[in-house]
Amino acid sequence: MKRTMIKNLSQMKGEEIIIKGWADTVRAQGKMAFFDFRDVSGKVQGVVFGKPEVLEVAKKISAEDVVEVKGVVNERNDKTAKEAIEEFKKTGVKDFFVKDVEIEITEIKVLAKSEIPFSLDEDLNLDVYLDNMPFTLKNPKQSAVFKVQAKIIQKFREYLNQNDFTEFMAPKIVGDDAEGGAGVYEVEYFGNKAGLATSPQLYKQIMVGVLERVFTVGQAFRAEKHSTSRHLNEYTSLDFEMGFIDSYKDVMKMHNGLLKYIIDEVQKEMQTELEEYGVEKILAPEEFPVMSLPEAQELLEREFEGVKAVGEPDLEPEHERLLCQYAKENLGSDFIFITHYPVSKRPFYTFKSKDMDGMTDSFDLLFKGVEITSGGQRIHDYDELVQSMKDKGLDPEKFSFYLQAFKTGIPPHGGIGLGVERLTQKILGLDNVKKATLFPREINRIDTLLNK
Ligand code: AMO
Repeated sequence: MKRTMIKNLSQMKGEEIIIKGWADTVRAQGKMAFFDFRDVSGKVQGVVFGKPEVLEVAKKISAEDVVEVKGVVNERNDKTAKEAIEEFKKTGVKDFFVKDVEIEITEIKVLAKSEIPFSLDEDLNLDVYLDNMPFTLKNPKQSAVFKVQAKIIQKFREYLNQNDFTEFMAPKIVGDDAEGGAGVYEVEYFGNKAGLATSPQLYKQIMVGVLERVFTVGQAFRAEKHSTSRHLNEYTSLDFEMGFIDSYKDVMKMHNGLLKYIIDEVQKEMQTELEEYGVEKILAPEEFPVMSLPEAQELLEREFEGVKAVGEPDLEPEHERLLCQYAKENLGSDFIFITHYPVSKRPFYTFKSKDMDGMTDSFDLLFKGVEITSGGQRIHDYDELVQSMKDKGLDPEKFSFYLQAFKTGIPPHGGIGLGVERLTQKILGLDNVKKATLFPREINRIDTLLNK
């Protein structure tokens, strides 16, 4: 007999089936044993009653054993089942726990035994959760985060493919730092010095000269000693870069369309997972609000008492939070673009603004209180780019490979880099980016704590 996925059991009332999954919870009482079984698609209750030989096996099963269960699908008529049906009628959202049927078990086989450190339902502090990730991730509420993340990446690819972009793989071992700043992990490379890529920046720009519109999904490494709820030392960067733009506004337009698509599709296809986290409708309008940095700073001082922001070269995390609050309450958007950051605060490749002296044609996108994207137009003129490197104290010789692209015909171009963990975190309303990261690398941890 073929395996049935748990989510499909409601349509199989009265039939004999086999499911495979984990014994999620186990309760044996006298002549009966109750289970919740879980597979990737859902949870369901199973009962052993009046079958001594099955009961004998059932009593030896413990939580998280991997099992194969044969049985008959019976309708459930208890209060929980009725409530679940009502809830479904009201919201149209399917519960992960299939409550309108249960399995009358006729046979159980243990495929793998398990020994668990604590119950999956326990409330855990972040360190215990991270220390035990191969186990704690099995909690469907935790794994839902990574289903949502996978959907974001799928939709990112889908939208860009539909818009004539080509995906490419950027190298992660690099000779120089893409952002031209600090924060590179050094790698010993056959007697030479190399580094781990802080971003695919240089390669995506090179590829604009080749394919015009490109995107890439991959790890980026930042050797920064941050310990905050928004920083990781390894994150997944979603990047695109496009040629023949008239200005940074074309990049913002593409990014706006892309994010609206991702948000709309995730809200449509991941209802069950979003419901787990009580996510309210995310406001992603056709046109996200846009403000220049000086405008945003003035607004902050005008709207929020005691805030000092005007004249600062950058926004503080608290400013980003307040600007998002303002955009949600007054502009009907959970997103807001902030443009025109000063030359001193942006990397060497950033296009200098023709209208605002000392500023760049660059932007950040803020979402629910945090910066999720940086982007902008890039310098495409060879001489100007070399000068910009020198102004930042960088040696153009070290970038000679990259600079070939600017000698061999590169159109005006721009793009963005988006941190997928921050986007996932903010969609689900998680309080720490590490909760939206599979196996986070942080200052004190590579899987387990360092220097125990
Ligand atoms: P930037 O350095 O601003 O820009 O990074 C872009 C986005 O990547 C994510 N991100 C991080 N997420 C978690 N932990 C970190 N330490 C971390 N650092 C960055 C954020 C951030 O907004 N090359 C440019 C992008 C471009 O202009 O195309 C860049 O990397 O979500």
